[in-house]
Amino acid sequence: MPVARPEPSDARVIALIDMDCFYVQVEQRRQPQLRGLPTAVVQYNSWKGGGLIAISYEARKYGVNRSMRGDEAKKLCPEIQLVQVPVARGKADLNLYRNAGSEVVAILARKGRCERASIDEVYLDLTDVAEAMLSENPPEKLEAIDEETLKSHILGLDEEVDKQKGELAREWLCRSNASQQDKLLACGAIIVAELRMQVLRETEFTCSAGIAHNKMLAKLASSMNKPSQQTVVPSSAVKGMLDPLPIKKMKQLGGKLGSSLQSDLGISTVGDLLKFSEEKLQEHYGTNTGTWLWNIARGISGDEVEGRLLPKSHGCGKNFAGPQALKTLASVESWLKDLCEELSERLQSDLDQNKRVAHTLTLHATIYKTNDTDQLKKFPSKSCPLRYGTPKLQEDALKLFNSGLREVLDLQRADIQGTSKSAWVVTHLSVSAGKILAKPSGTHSILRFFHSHESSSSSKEQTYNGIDQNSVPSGGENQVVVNEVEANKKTTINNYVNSSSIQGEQQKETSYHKDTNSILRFFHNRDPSCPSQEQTYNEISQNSMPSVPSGSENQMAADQAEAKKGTMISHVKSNLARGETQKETTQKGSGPILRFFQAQRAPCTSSENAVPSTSGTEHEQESDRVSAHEESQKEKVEINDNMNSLHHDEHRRKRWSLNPEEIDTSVIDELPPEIQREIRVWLQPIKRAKAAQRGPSIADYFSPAKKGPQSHNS
Ligand code: TTP
Repeated sequence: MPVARPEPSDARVIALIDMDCFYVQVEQRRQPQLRGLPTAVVQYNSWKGGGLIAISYEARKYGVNRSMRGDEAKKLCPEIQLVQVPVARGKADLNLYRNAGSEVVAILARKGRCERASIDEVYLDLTDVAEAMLSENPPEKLEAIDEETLKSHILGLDEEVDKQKGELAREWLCRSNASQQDKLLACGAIIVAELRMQVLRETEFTCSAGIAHNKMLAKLASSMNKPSQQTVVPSSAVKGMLDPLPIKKMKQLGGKLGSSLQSDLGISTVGDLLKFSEEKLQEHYGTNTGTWLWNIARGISGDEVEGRLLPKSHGCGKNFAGPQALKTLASVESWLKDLCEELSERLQSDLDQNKRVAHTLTLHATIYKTNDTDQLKKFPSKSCPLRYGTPKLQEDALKLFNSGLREVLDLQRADIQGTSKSAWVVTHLSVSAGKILAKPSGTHSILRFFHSHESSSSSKEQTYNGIDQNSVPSGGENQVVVNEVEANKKTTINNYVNSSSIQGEQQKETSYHKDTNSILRFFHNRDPSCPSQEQTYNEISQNSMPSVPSGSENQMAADQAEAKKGTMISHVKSNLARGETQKETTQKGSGPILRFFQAQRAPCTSSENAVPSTSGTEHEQESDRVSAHEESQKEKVEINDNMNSLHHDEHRRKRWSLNPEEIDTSVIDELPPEIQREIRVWLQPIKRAKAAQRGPSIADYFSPAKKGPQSHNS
């Protein structure tokens, strides 16, 4: 459900960076001989040449598109190079692409608040850095604007006048009489062009970008001029940009809501939507959605760039088309095992590297009832609290599947094993882990608090061991506590940040020449046949844009952790000492680039053909659009004044690190009696409330479908 958020009163500068034909670029970096050639990445199965999932811009010129299979693409473009995705556990292994995406995110995060929106898309809030540039080094005072910025497409400028395009852009960027909003966007354009060059220098990947005053407009603009170009959306151009857009192209209008607008109100473009008053839209779609529709028709969107460098969820899935369809529980179980094994590895690595814990396991499937003339029956997505460890994930995923299957087949629990082999077939299975939050620090914080405040705590080691033995829980969500305690053995709050992979990436920042050379020159310089690469870099570096402050970013994560630690301790202190909670919020193509790619074909390439074989019949499709289809709703935890309820607040940042649910009650025995009493009073209502809501154990989530979750009295 879309959420109507008003635009903040101060102008923001938001960019969406979108990698060009991403998987292809990753493969071309691995196999440089493919650069400049029409190339496509295909699913690892090679039935009819494999399904195309990423297509280079050279291949697109031949009409090759994503709906085709390799064989069809070869007919259109006989020289197309088909590269298969890597395979692990009998399915596509996307780690290569995920890691490549992380490289890009680590670079972009140096400049502003950064939200990883999908495997190859990143939102950036550049407001602060653009404001700083405007006050210190406004574009109108710059001696030179770099080539990449001058290639920006500025919506509303007459781009037909090709000869003057660079000049038109320069005039627009450097106008001294421009509005403050436009001046900020001009700074944004300069900053983004430099960032894109930086990404290219460090990763060899090109990307495109949209630069606007909000996320929605930046996203729409980012794909308007690809590859390797950027598009700026001044406020004056918003209407012209939105009016002709088909309604279904708008985010969140691709599905039922968009269809309803078309069928119920005859709206097919965003311009049509403008004809309806806010009241009328509210009448049809409710207050919030009505206002949201009214806003987006006018380019208004207050959605914030969430500071999130890591994916919101982890998912592993597989399609089983045609003869590969799964027909038995045993085959489903076997695949779920593989999927869960992969999921488990990714969860563990997220926990180890980023100190993040996933809380919800979800299973999706697509199933056909074969005894009903092959009818597709919607398999209900099933979720339960997530337990760490491969066997537990496997066990829970299977239970979720069985529970969904019973629903699809209208069966009671006992009947599940008896279903005839031919009663159903499964064509898709996926497991995902969501609700990923920072590793709970409740138990740990309390202990640390008392250790650091009571001189009598002479035996820390002993206390830790005591906790380890006493706190092993049985319920699903309590598993988090086990993980935490285990993790606490190895780590302390003080080294929390040091192990962050993102920080690691930032620390390995290589020294680069702060230049604004064009992408064309970059690639020429990368060409090993071109002499004196170093020399050329140095020459180019003279031509640098004014630098936007950087370098403090590495410190940022450490500062945040310090601040977090301080906040946490002070909360614990005040809560425990005073016994009260605080309510705390807390193609058109760029000429030089195309010329470059053409120039890349001949020299410096190996004749070796590294394209893997495409034989076989398996048919699989897997997409890892990290959070691409998720609505960005950040969960926040708040503890109210009476300490009686726990609820999610979607509008404020989570600043509380201490979640009463995560406190292992065995720890309380370690505390002085008067504090024990206070804490128990504090915890009981919350625990009871949650227990009543969800049931005490994972078993409740697998009750027969039509039976609601049982309620339990503690
Ligand atoms: P996209 O950003 O949609 O496309 P792209 O990067 O290949 O090309 P463009 O330059 O037009 O943005 O997707 C990013 C990657 O995600 C893509 O390279 C491959 C993968 N992907 C799939 O695996 N399956 C899909 O259905 C889509 C759309 C993408």
